[in-house]
Amino acid sequence: MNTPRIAIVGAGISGICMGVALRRAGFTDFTLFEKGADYGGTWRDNVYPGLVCDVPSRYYQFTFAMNPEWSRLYSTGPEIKDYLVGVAHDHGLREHTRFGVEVTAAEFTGDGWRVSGSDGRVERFDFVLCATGFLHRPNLPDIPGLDEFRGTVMHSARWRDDVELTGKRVGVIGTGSTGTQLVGALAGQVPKVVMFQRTPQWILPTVNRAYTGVSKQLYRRIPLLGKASYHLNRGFFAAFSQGLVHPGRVRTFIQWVVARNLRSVEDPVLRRKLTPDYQAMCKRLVVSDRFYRAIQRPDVELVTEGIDHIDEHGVVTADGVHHDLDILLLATGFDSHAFMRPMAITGTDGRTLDEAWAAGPRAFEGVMMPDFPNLFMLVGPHSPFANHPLTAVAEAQSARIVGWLTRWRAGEFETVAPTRAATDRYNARMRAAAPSTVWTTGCQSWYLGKDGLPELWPWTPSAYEKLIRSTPTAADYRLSQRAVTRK
Ligand code: N01
Repeated sequence: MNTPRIAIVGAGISGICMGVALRRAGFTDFTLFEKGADYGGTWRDNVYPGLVCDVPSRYYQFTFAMNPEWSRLYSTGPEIKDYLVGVAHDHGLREHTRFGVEVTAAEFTGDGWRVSGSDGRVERFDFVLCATGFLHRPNLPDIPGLDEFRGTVMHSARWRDDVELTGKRVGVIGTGSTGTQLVGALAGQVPKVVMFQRTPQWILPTVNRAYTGVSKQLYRRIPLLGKASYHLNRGFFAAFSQGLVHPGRVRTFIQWVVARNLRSVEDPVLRRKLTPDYQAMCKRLVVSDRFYRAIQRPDVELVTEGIDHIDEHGVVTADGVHHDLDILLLATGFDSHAFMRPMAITGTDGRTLDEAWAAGPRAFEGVMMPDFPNLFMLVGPHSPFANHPLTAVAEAQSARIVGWLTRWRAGEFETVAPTRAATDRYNARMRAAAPSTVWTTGCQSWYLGKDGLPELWPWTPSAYEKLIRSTPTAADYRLSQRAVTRK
């Protein structure tokens, strides 16, 4: 039987999921390249105080590794990272993983892929599977004077444990999921928190209760309970996603819930400042059990005046007010369109990824591209789904990729890539559907691409899973046949 040599780039959620899927399908010749020193991707990089996943623990996990031990309804970042490390070790990925090696380039040679690593090695693979994630390149704001600040400046994804927060006045720039979590965690722990808000956010209320010893015992003893809980959450998210992609009752209901939650802010002036002028879910919905409580504290200040510049001692807003600070936290998000970059990827006829994506990241069914044979992506363009868990997306896409690898192993083809026509049709359909989604209802967000349309799948996650788990349509692909049989 032919055995493909496979490179997986990235050992975060999707890389781990892919590695496990390969092993389960009997593929043994694969290398998992990871530039960091451990598994976990975003959950390894993000260690800021207050980091909690806003998808319930019992849903934010792999179906092949259900964990009865989750401590709370919503897990903390470190708990998820430990879970992912555990899955990687339990499924034998350690022997396949090369930590500390960044893939710098991958070039299709006509006889597979030539993959270059930061360790100087250049190797040949039959397939390259990119599991590089999309929220990893920090967006650093271009604010005049940022370099002059004498205190500490940290982006949320580059947290430094050696920085002492105790007794410090802390500024937080940004009001997304990260900024709200930081403010919720720091309020009351430091003498002063100043949140700089450019745009307010709608906040979905929740309660993060702990699982009792008894309930964990039950989940341990009755695995069916874990499965039931997973599917219950899946049903809830499926209903929620209807509101994302169609106007209607779900959207109206969520709007009502967040507006009601906002009423918990007692001071009308503060409430007005926190009131968005766009629909709920247009930006990624923030889920929090503590932000509104935190922002109403006397030691927390919300600044809505624009930032003019930063000087040695703090932030100066457009009204001339100087906000004295010791630490400045940049919760300013990520370059979400940087998929796979800065890797230099070159497909057939010398076509580079930057050329192919000059107008923005485009793929076929989220996982493949024309001119880049035998290259697959996990959680690639248009496959993130707002608040939907990436564990589920990665599982469905891994199954599709394993399907292709199995066909290669059976000798059905040498290389596969989608046709340009199929890719164009697929992207045109998505663009046509985009206007009915909530993401185009009049706000700025990291979801939007250069053309102002969301780079997200514009239908429900279950519709995507159905598509990606179906048998590929032969006419959508160009297959080349094997010239010689490999050993
Ligand atoms: O980043 P964001 P995030 N001056 O892009 C502001 C995931 N995540 O790190 O809205 C002033 O949402 C910007 O302002 P505006 C999740 O997918 C998940 O919070 O553009 N402000 C905005 O307020 C999430 O969506 C969890 O006007 C500036 C903020 O910075 C994604 O990560 C937890 C600015 C950026 O918000 C990103 O979230 C945390 C400037 N120059 C994150 N530039 C979970 O719970 C930017 N901003 C799973």
